[in-house]
Amino acid sequence: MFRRILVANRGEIALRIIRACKELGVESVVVYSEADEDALYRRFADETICIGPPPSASSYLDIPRIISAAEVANVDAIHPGYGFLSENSDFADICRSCKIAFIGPSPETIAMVGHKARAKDLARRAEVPVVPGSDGLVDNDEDAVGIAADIGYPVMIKAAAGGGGRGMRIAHSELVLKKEFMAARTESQAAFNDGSLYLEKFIERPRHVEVQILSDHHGNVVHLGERDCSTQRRHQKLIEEAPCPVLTDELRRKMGEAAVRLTRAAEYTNAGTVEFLLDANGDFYFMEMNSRLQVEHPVTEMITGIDLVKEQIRIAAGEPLSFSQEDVEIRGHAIECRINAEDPDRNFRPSPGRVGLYVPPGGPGVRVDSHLFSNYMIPSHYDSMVAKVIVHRATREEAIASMERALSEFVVEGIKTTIPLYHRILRHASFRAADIDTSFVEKLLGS
Ligand code: MV4
Repeated sequence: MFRRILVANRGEIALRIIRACKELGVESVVVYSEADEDALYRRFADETICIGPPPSASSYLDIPRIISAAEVANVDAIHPGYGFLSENSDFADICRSCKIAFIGPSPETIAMVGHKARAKDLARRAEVPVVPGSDGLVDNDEDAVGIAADIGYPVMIKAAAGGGGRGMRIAHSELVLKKEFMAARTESQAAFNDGSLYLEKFIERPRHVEVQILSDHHGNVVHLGERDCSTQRRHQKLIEEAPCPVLTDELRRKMGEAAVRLTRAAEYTNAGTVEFLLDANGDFYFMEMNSRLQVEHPVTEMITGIDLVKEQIRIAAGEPLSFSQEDVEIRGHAIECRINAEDPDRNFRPSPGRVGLYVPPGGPGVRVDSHLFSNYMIPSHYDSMVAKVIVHRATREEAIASMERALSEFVVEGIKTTIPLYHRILRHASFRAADIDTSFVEKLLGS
């Protein structure tokens, strides 16, 4: 096992990683920017190192500063958390050159799964279902029109270098496709410095379902079931739940096995997530693979009893997984609500500032992952997510009731939060019936 780990992140996830280190008997070192001087995670770490001014570009995203901190602190590994440098293959490569273990997949794997078109190609070869579309990149609008005639309209134009909903366009006809194709190329070239495009059949009103996998350096790969993340707004997830309320055991097994095949084909190690679109017919299609720990990992932890961060660290230290697929049991239902410091009445405008009274909810099956405390000053420089409320109960109905109860107890004075929006969603008949797709929240908000 490692002796000392550097946490290259901030906020709730830095706390989460420190907690895992403590339970493993590993020392933790955290980096922080000048804006995070009073952060809670600094108190819980064994050592803290200031790496620069508030802007992420000169602190949490600055590779030389973070590597210098790692060298000074003499750590054997770096945990990148999510966001920031977590999916940066250059960073993982530099860690390797410096003989520091990167807690995540190899730089080669990060680069491969991070390229949408290459990842889709890999999925095809691993016999993982993919959305019908172009076999690789599309060179010009004429070819695009030919492919669209084969697969049928509507079609979606996607940027190979895009992701997270960026660089996508829908075309319902040949005329629109021709026009949008050229516009997509220009936009993608400008945004990603890469104009490569590909074409897919447009899947209407899909659910977003993702499978958690763990893979060690000894050839063991397991999946830990799925999460349904359909409750999102503008590609920002709001509520995640596990298991997906509409999957049959048969579909769950098929999706899990597909995720494991892709993991093996990518020679992927550590924790990862394979995202699928699930359509109304129950057909699922590979979307992308995320090579990081995800924000919503707690719902999987709750239903499996597996500590994903501890497993990530053990895997990176070369330990074999201590359980097999047959040992993974899904118990009950977990729901997570991401609480953002934003004003839902003002188009979700960020609402940083000083927190007044802070009282997190508790009681049976309630978990709060947050770095907030009373009188804490939320810096304006970073992501607006300030807490995750996670509940775990025997059934989905009980989990929803428990979440409503927990959110009603949650006191966060001084700032605006998205808590009121969750009350609206949780009592909505469509949400309660699990009759939702990725457009549910936008329809609810009338936008
Ligand atoms: C799609 C799609 C429909 N058809 N691809 C959005 C993020 C990116 N990872 C892929 N996305 C989509 N790809 C085809 N062929 C619809 C979406 C999509 C979406 C997917 C997951 C979660 C939320 C979404 C919101 C809008 C669109």
